[in-house]
Amino acid sequence: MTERGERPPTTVYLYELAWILPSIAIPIGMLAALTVTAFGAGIHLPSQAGRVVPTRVAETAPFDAPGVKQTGPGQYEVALTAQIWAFAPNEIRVPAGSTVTFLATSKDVVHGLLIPNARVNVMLLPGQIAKVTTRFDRPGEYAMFCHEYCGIAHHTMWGKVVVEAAR
Ligand SMILES: [Cu+2]
Repeated sequence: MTERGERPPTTVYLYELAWILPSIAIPIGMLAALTVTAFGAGIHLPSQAGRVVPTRVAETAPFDAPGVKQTGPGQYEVALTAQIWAFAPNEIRVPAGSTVTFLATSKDVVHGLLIPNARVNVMLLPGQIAKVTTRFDRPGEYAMFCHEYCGIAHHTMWGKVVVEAAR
């Protein structure tokens, strides 16, 4: 303020403006991208399909009988458990062209389920059921890995999905 109560003239320099504008535009742009992908394109995190008492996984359906179950033509559901240091089942067989829904959880510590080339990448947390659906079109073997470090033999924790050529 000057003595006469007027503000001194403010100068916004071009280089200040060059910093101010992106700092407003970038968060707005990111928020817009988030809104479009979440609500427009329907892209979400793999769902948390339910809860299970982590100490009672072995007695709780469907994890009391881990395995592959056909639920319809070309539709399969896999009940999968992870524990140190193995998946059950550790080999899954489906025909090519199948849509497979994995229902998976952990019996002990945090594990992961990663099937590269099949867009499966979820964390398996004790007490939570992860649900992820994918489609296997090309015949072949798809390795599935635990990709959350879970102890001394973590590197041995893997299995495979065998996609058999349709006859
Ligand atoms: Cu693991």
